[in-house]
Amino acid sequence: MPMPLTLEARPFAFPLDLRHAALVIIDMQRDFVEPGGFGETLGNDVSRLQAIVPACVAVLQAWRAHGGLVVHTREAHAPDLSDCPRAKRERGQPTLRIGDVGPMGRILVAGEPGNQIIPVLAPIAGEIEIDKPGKGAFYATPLHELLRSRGITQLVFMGVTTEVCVQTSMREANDRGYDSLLLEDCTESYIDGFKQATVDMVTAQGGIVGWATSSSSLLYALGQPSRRPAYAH
Ligand code: TIU
Repeated sequence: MPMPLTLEARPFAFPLDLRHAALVIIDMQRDFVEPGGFGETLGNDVSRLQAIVPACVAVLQAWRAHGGLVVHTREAHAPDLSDCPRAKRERGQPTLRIGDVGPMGRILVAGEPGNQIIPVLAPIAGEIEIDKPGKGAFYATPLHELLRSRGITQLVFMGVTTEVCVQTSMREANDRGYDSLLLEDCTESYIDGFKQATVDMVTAQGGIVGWATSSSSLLYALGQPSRRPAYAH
Protein backbone atom coordinates (compact mmCIF):
# COMPACT_ATOMS: atom_id res chain seq x y z
CA MET A 1 0.00 0.00 0.00
CA PRO A 2 1.71 3.28 -1.09
CA MET A 3 2.30 5.78 1.71
CA PRO A 4 1.17 8.28 2.73
CA LEU A 5 -2.54 7.58 2.54
CA THR A 6 -4.70 10.67 2.11
CA LEU A 7 -7.53 10.84 4.66
CA GLU A 8 -10.37 13.27 4.31
CA ALA A 9 -10.27 15.24 7.56
CA ARG A 10 -10.84 18.57 9.20
CA PRO A 11 -9.37 21.21 8.76
CA PHE A 12 -7.70 19.59 5.72
CA ALA A 13 -6.52 16.20 4.48
CA PHE A 14 -4.32 14.11 6.79
CA PRO A 15 -1.35 12.35 5.11
CA LEU A 16 -1.23 9.10 7.11
CA ASP A 17 2.02 7.14 6.94
CA LEU A 18 1.50 3.87 8.78
CA ARG A 19 5.25 3.33 9.07
CA HIS A 20 5.48 6.38 11.33
CA ALA A 21 2.05 6.35 12.97
CA ALA A 22 0.66 4.88 16.19
CA LEU A 23 -2.94 4.25 17.17
CA VAL A 24 -3.32 5.62 20.71
CA ILE A 25 -6.31 4.25 22.64
CA ILE A 26 -6.94 6.36 25.71
CA ASP A 27 -8.30 4.79 28.92
CA MET A 28 -10.86 2.33 27.48
CA GLN A 29 -10.86 0.69 30.89
CA ARG A 30 -13.76 -0.63 32.95
CA ASP A 31 -13.35 2.32 35.40
CA PHE A 32 -14.81 4.66 32.80
CA VAL A 33 -17.03 2.46 30.63
CA GLU A 34 -18.78 0.17 33.14
CA PRO A 35 -20.96 0.91 36.19
CA GLY A 36 -19.19 0.86 39.55
CA GLY A 37 -15.95 2.51 38.46
CA PHE A 38 -14.32 5.92 38.71
CA GLY A 39 -16.52 7.52 36.05
CA GLU A 40 -19.70 6.62 37.88
CA THR A 41 -18.32 7.70 41.28
CA LEU A 42 -17.94 11.18 39.80
CA GLY A 43 -21.67 11.22 39.08
CA ASN A 44 -21.61 10.32 35.39
CA ASP A 45 -23.89 8.12 33.28
CA VAL A 46 -21.27 5.74 31.88
CA SER A 47 -23.60 4.04 29.39
CA ARG A 48 -23.14 6.73 26.75
CA LEU A 49 -19.46 5.79 26.42
CA GLN A 50 -20.33 2.22 25.45
CA ALA A 51 -21.73 3.36 22.09
CA ILE A 52 -18.25 3.99 20.63
CA VAL A 53 -16.94 0.49 21.35
CA PRO A 54 -17.90 -1.16 17.98
CA ALA A 55 -16.21 1.61 15.98
CA CYS A 56 -13.10 1.37 18.17
CA VAL A 57 -12.97 -2.40 17.62
CA ALA A 58 -13.27 -1.99 13.83
CA VAL A 59 -10.38 0.50 13.76
CA LEU A 60 -8.20 -1.57 16.08
CA GLN A 61 -8.70 -4.70 13.97
CA ALA A 62 -7.87 -2.87 10.72
CA TRP A 63 -4.85 -1.15 12.27
CA ARG A 64 -3.50 -4.47 13.55
CA ALA A 65 -4.11 -6.09 10.14
CA HIS A 66 -1.85 -3.45 8.58
CA GLY A 67 0.87 -3.99 11.18
CA GLY A 68 0.51 -0.56 12.77
CA LEU A 69 1.83 0.20 16.24
CA VAL A 70 -0.83 0.31 18.97
CA VAL A 71 -0.60 2.14 22.31
CA HIS A 72 -3.10 1.49 25.11
CA THR A 73 -3.28 3.78 28.11
CA ARG A 74 -4.93 3.36 31.49
CA GLU A 75 -5.48 6.06 34.09
CA ALA A 76 -3.98 4.14 36.98
CA HIS A 77 -2.39 4.83 40.34
CA ALA A 78 0.09 2.76 42.33
CA PRO A 79 -1.56 0.77 45.15
CA ASP A 80 0.10 3.02 47.77
CA LEU A 81 -1.27 6.10 45.91
CA SER A 82 2.21 7.64 45.98
CA ASP A 83 1.58 8.97 42.45
CA CYS A 84 -1.85 10.43 43.24
CA PRO A 85 -1.75 14.10 44.24
CA ARG A 86 -3.84 14.93 47.28
CA ALA A 87 -5.77 17.47 45.21
CA LYS A 88 -6.85 14.76 42.75
CA ARG A 89 -8.03 12.40 45.50
CA GLU A 90 -9.76 14.98 47.67
CA ARG A 91 -11.44 17.26 45.13
CA GLY A 92 -15.23 17.27 44.92
CA GLN A 93 -17.74 14.92 46.50
CA PRO A 94 -17.37 11.58 44.69
CA THR A 95 -19.27 8.62 46.14
CA LEU A 96 -15.94 6.76 46.35
CA ARG A 97 -12.46 8.29 46.18
CA ILE A 98 -9.40 7.01 44.30
CA GLY A 99 -8.07 4.02 46.25
CA ASP A 100 -11.37 3.23 47.98
CA VAL A 101 -12.85 -0.24 47.45
CA GLY A 102 -15.71 -0.28 44.95
CA PRO A 103 -17.66 -2.99 43.12
CA MET A 104 -14.74 -3.52 40.69
CA GLY A 105 -11.97 -3.32 43.28
CA ARG A 106 -10.02 -0.26 44.38
CA ILE A 107 -10.99 2.80 42.36
CA LEU A 108 -8.43 3.76 39.66
CA VAL A 109 -5.69 1.54 41.12
CA ALA A 110 -3.37 -0.43 38.81
CA GLY A 111 -4.07 -4.15 38.63
CA GLU A 112 -7.62 -3.96 40.03
CA PRO A 113 -10.50 -5.46 37.99
CA GLY A 114 -11.91 -2.01 37.23
CA ASN A 115 -8.58 -0.85 35.89
CA GLN A 116 -8.48 -3.45 33.10
CA ILE A 117 -9.09 -2.42 29.50
CA ILE A 118 -12.44 -3.78 28.33
CA PRO A 119 -11.96 -7.28 26.85
CA VAL A 120 -12.87 -6.46 23.22
CA LEU A 121 -10.08 -3.85 23.11
CA ALA A 122 -7.57 -5.72 25.28
CA PRO A 123 -3.88 -5.32 24.38
CA ILE A 124 -2.06 -8.16 22.62
CA ALA A 125 1.65 -9.04 22.52
CA GLY A 126 3.82 -6.35 20.96
CA GLU A 127 1.52 -3.45 21.83
CA ILE A 128 2.56 -0.67 24.21
CA GLU A 129 0.69 -0.37 27.53
CA ILE A 130 1.00 2.84 29.52
CA ASP A 131 -0.24 3.32 33.09
CA LYS A 132 -0.57 7.06 33.56
CA PRO A 133 -1.20 8.90 36.84
CA GLY A 134 -2.45 12.04 35.12
CA LYS A 135 -4.99 12.91 32.48
CA GLY A 136 -2.33 13.27 29.77
CA ALA A 137 -0.58 10.18 28.36
CA PHE A 138 2.85 11.86 28.36
CA TYR A 139 2.97 13.22 31.92
CA ALA A 140 5.13 10.98 34.16
CA THR A 141 5.22 8.14 31.61
CA PRO A 142 7.86 6.81 29.15
CA LEU A 143 5.53 7.28 26.15
CA HIS A 144 7.51 9.99 24.32
CA GLU A 145 10.75 7.98 24.47
CA LEU A 146 8.99 4.78 23.37
CA LEU A 147 7.45 6.54 20.35
CA ARG A 148 10.62 8.40 19.41
CA SER A 149 12.70 5.23 19.50
CA ARG A 150 10.29 3.69 16.97
CA GLY A 151 10.32 6.72 14.63
CA ILE A 152 6.68 7.60 15.31
CA THR A 153 5.62 11.12 14.32
CA GLN A 154 1.85 10.72 13.81
CA LEU A 155 -0.75 9.71 16.40
CA VAL A 156 -4.32 8.59 15.73
CA PHE A 157 -6.44 8.99 18.87
CA MET A 158 -9.47 7.09 20.14
CA GLY A 159 -10.85 6.64 23.66
CA VAL A 160 -12.37 8.47 26.61
CA THR A 161 -13.19 11.01 27.66
CA THR A 162 -12.85 13.43 24.77
CA GLU A 163 -12.37 16.66 26.68
CA VAL A 164 -10.41 15.22 29.60
CA CYS A 165 -7.81 12.53 28.90
CA VAL A 166 -8.02 12.53 25.10
CA GLN A 167 -7.73 16.28 24.66
CA THR A 168 -5.02 16.58 27.33
CA SER A 169 -3.01 13.86 25.59
CA MET A 170 -3.45 15.51 22.18
CA ARG A 171 -2.24 18.82 23.56
CA GLU A 172 0.77 17.14 25.18
CA ALA A 173 1.50 15.39 21.87
CA ASN A 174 1.20 18.66 19.96
CA ASP A 175 3.79 20.36 22.17
CA ARG A 176 6.14 17.41 21.59
CA GLY A 177 5.91 17.74 17.82
CA TYR A 178 3.46 15.00 16.84
CA ASP A 179 0.73 15.34 14.21
CA SER A 180 -2.48 14.08 15.87
CA LEU A 181 -5.73 12.88 14.31
CA LEU A 182 -8.85 12.36 16.44
CA LEU A 183 -11.44 9.78 15.31
CA GLU A 184 -14.72 11.48 16.23
CA ASP A 185 -16.95 8.41 16.41
CA CYS A 186 -14.31 6.56 18.48
CA THR A 187 -14.33 9.05 21.36
CA GLU A 188 -17.03 10.23 23.76
CA SER A 189 -17.71 12.50 26.71
CA TYR A 190 -20.08 12.03 29.63
CA ILE A 191 -21.32 15.54 29.00
CA ASP A 192 -23.52 16.65 26.11
CA GLY A 193 -21.77 18.98 23.71
CA PHE A 194 -18.26 18.56 25.08
CA LYS A 195 -17.14 16.12 22.36
CA GLN A 196 -18.14 18.48 19.58
CA ALA A 197 -16.64 21.44 21.40
CA THR A 198 -13.35 19.55 21.73
CA VAL A 199 -13.30 18.59 18.05
CA ASP A 200 -13.93 22.22 17.16
CA MET A 201 -11.17 23.45 19.51
CA VAL A 202 -8.63 20.95 18.24
CA THR A 203 -9.22 21.68 14.55
CA ALA A 204 -9.77 25.46 14.68
CA GLN A 205 -7.13 27.96 13.59
CA GLY A 206 -5.73 25.70 10.89
CA GLY A 207 -5.48 22.66 13.17
CA ILE A 208 -3.99 24.37 16.20
CA VAL A 209 -3.87 21.01 18.04
CA GLY A 210 -4.50 18.58 15.19
CA TRP A 211 -7.01 16.99 12.81
CA ALA A 212 -10.34 15.17 13.16
CA THR A 213 -12.11 12.66 10.97
CA SER A 214 -14.41 9.64 11.16
CA SER A 215 -13.45 5.99 11.52
CA SER A 216 -14.94 5.48 8.05
CA SER A 217 -12.38 7.79 6.47
CA LEU A 218 -9.57 5.81 8.06
CA LEU A 219 -11.04 2.40 7.23
CA TYR A 220 -11.71 3.45 3.64
CA ALA A 221 -8.12 4.63 3.25
CA LEU A 222 -6.97 1.30 4.72
CA GLY A 223 -8.69 -0.53 1.89
CA GLN A 224 -12.26 -1.17 3.08
CA PRO A 225 -14.31 0.09 0.09
CA SER A 226 -17.62 -0.48 1.89
CA ARG A 227 -16.67 2.32 4.31
CA ARG A 228 -17.75 5.23 2.20
CA PRO A 229 -16.12 8.32 3.73
CA ALA A 230 -18.88 9.86 5.78
CA TYR A 231 -16.93 12.85 6.90
CA ALA A 232 -18.21 16.17 5.63
CA HIS A 233 -16.22 19.38 5.71
N1 TIU B 1 -9.69 9.15 31.10
C1 TIU B 1 -10.30 10.28 31.48
O1 TIU B 1 -10.80 11.03 30.67
N2 TIU B 1 -10.37 10.54 32.86
C2 TIU B 1 -11.36 11.26 33.45
O2 TIU B 1 -11.35 11.47 34.66
N3 TIU B 1 -12.38 11.70 32.63
C3 TIU B 1 -13.52 12.34 33.03
O3 TIU B 1 -14.27 12.76 32.14
N4 TIU B 1 -13.80 12.46 34.31
